[in-house]
Amino acid sequence: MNPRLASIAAFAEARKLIPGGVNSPVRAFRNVGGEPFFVQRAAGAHIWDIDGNELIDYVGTWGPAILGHAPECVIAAIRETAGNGVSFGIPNPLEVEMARLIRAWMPSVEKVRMVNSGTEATMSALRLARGFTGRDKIVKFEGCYHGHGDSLLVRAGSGALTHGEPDSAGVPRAFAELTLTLPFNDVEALKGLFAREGREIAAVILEPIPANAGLYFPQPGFLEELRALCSQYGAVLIFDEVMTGFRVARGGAQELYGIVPDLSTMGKVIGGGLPVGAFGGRAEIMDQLSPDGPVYQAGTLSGNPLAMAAGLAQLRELERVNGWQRLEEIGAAFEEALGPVLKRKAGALTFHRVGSMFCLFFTGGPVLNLADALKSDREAFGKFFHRALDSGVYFAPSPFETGFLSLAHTFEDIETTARVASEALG
Ligand code: KE4
Repeated sequence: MNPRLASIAAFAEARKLIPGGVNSPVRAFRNVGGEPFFVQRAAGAHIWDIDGNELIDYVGTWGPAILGHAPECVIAAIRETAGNGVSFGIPNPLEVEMARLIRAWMPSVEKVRMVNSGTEATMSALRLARGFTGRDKIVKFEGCYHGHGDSLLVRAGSGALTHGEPDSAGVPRAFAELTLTLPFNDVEALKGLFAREGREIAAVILEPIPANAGLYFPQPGFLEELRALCSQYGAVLIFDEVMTGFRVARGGAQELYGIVPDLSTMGKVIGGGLPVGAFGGRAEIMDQLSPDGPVYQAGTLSGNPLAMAAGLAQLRELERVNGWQRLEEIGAAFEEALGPVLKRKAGALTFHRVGSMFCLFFTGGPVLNLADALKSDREAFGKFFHRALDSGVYFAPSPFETGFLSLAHTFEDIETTARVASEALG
């Protein structure tokens, strides 16, 4: 590996101009120490930094790069579309094509509105649920991250957790007090809250497979109980599928677990790497949105042709190659390749995987919720992360994130990664 001299200089310059030198906190390496590298280019499962180092990438721009970076079908779609104009602010056929595809693949989504980020999607879905029910309280789960909307930066995961700010400054107490938080997978706590306040709850929002405090899973019966309680008390059930949507299955986690939410939020994969989010669900709820209904929501670039074309190209390619089966095969091969080191380190490590999403907790487990995830040895993770990076493998720079495989990861990449991980774990 070349010394990262150019990245060091670039980061020094960036820090003078951009808060923390980054446009999103998790990129700052604060949870693993050291300084971030700067990327020069990316292709397939590999990235190159500005010092000429080539890395196998398991972050995949935090999820969107499900085909790998710069897939030809997406680049071609962007090139072709850009020639006709990059933004109109006028209805365009591509928006309708995207809405039709989302509804076909995720049937709970009877109507959908495009936005420009996952944060916008969850923020808008909450306002819609509050407008539809006339209630103010919302419920989220500790460690789940739904973007940086004020109501949701309460006991949040991802960067908020990484930087020890699960309750961000700047969020008015009056907002935070309307956000009730529960431990994930705790059915008794859920039942108790609904028994006490169910008629005041506008919505429950969750990552059906939490992936922002590391990756862990709903225990049998948890999602079913949540669905039943929301139906019983008239609360809107919102599945935040920004990360899991169109990745863990064609129809997302709701297809995997057979649960029908009232609203779903989406992002990442549906934009092919361009800024996109979406929220959708039951038509009777969605029809409360302006201009038909009283709940206002808007966006200059929402449904812009470039993002629609890129997302459609990526999603259609996924379907063309039966990507979800191939992602499972690649994920299984990855897990098998790590098998020996996981066995050698049993008791100190817990490996979780669903399809192409994975996480290595530096704790013996089990990991069922945030409290378990927080038992991870951050120092040991930081050492692992940097040893792997110095050997050409880039994992997410935080123990509270999830790794992503793509269709571009080869078995050679996987073998290399297993060797590097084994050496990095000592
Ligand atoms: P964005 O606003 O970052 O597009 O999406 C917010 C969001 C919403 N819901 C879920 C389940 C998410 O995972 C995210 C964003 N994910 C993080 C990675 N864990 C984005 C990375 C970052 O913040 O830079």
